[in-house]
This record gives sequence, C-alpha cells and structure tokens, in this order.
Amino acid sequence: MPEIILHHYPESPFAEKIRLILGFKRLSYWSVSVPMMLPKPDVIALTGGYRRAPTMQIGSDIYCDSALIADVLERIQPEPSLYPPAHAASARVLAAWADQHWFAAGVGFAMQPEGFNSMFERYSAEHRAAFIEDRKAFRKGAPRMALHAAIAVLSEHLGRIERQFSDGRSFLLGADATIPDFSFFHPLWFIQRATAVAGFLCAYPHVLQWMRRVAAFGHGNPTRLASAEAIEIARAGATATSRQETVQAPGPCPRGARVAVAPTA
Ligand SMILES: N[C@@H](CCC(=O)N[C@@H](CS)C(=O)NCC(=O)O)C(=O)O
Repeated sequence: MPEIILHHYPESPFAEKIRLILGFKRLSYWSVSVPMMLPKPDVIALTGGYRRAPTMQIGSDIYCDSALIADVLERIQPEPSLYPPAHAASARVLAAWADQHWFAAGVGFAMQPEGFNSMFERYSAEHRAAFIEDRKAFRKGAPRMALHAAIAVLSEHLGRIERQFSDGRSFLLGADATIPDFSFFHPLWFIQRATAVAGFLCAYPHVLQWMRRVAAFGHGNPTRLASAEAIEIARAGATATSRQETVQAPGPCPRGARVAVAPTA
C-alpha cells in the first residue's frame, strides 16, 4: 500500500470530500496542514503553481484536483467502490456536476454576510479581511453565484433529493455510497459550517439524515506530518512510473503523448 500524504486545511469543502473518501475506504494517511490563503510556498513548491486544496502526494507524485485524487484512491483501495459497475458512468457525471454547479450554489448561499460572519467567527478581523482580499484576487473579478440564484438551485434539487429519499434508500444512488454522495455532501457541509444560515437545511430532514450517514464514514486514520518533511519525501521519493504503477489516462490519450492541461473550475 503506497504512503498517502494529504495536503489540506480543515475549512476546505473539497478537502472534506477527500477526507470522507479516505474514511469510506478506511485508509491511513499522512496529513499535512496547508494555509487557507496565499502565500503557500510549500504547496507551490510541490505542485509547480497549483494553489488549491486538497492535493495528494505519493512519493514524488503530486495529484491535483479531488476528482483525480478520488480515482487514485479507488485504484489504491478498490473496495468499497466509488464507481460500482452499475453506475460507473452516471456516478461520475453526477459528481462532476455537483463539484462545479452544486458547489457554486453552496458557496453562494453560505457566503452571504451572516453566513460568512458565523463561519469566520473565531478568526480575527485582520484574518477575515485578508481572506476576502485573497479570494477577490483569486476569482479575478468573476462573481460568486448570487444569493437568489443559489437559493433557487439548492431548493429545486434539495426538494427532489428529499422526495427521492422517501423510498428508503440510504445513499443517492441506492443502498451504498458512491462518488456523488461525497460531491453532493461537501457543499452542504460548507453551509452547515455557516451556522447563522444553516437552518435552511432543516426543511430537508431526509437529506440531513443522509448527511449524518456520510459524515459517519469519518476521516480515516490521519497522522500529522510537517510540510517540510513532505517536501523531503517528494525530493527522495519514487514516481508512479518508477514504482511500475499503471496511471490511467483520461480519454484516448496514449502514454507519452503531448497534452495541454487547463482548469475548468
Ligand atoms: N476542482 C478542484 C477545486 C478545489 C478548490 O477549489 N478548493 C478550494 C478550497 S475548497 C481552494 O483551493 N480555494 C483556494 C485556496 O484554498 O487557496 C478540486 O476538485 O479539488
């Protein structure tokens, strides 16, 4: 079993998605705490420029983006599966939608002024102001989803999901958890952390019960590691290629082909 190193911070919803998947798969890992805003010199040293959280490190390989991290964790620990054959394609499509649009709605709702203030209650005024400036620069002027639009998206789909749970299923696609459970969960978890506005979810009791089931997977078995040590491991460690591991290319891309990579969100 390769040594997994997760670089993350507690407040990150996408990191929560991966922590829960590590719990679902009952994995042990090293946990490196990273800053929630720039500067992030150790993160950048490892990723070559990618600043988001979470990232996962195995030896000298750094995996950016929670969708890729979930794929790699599935390869390391296939059972229980995030992508069972009966739902392999639809589960991924749903998760991709949730990671983009459901997440945007969750942030748009949670970051309304009362939500933001309750989520950042324990931070100093300077920290809050610095966070707001950091995210403004990060978004480069792109607006957050407006509150009224976020409410519309959340209410429409939460209502549907609530009604679907009345058939007695435990998870979104049936009796077992699959990747969309984790992708739909983390934006709602973010709303729960914005305690002043989290009461919005009380209208959806089946959804709240499902959230408790997902949260019950826990976070696996983390052991703290200093980021300087993670950098040393990257310096000295082996790559997937030298470990002779098969790296699954997304799509019809032969190994060794020249590719261009661009973020979608
Ligand atoms: N597509 C990425 C999105 C990751 C993401 O946007 N993470 C947020 C935190 S939840 C982030 O990194 N924000 C900026 C930062 O923390 O510097 C993924 O699935 O991992």
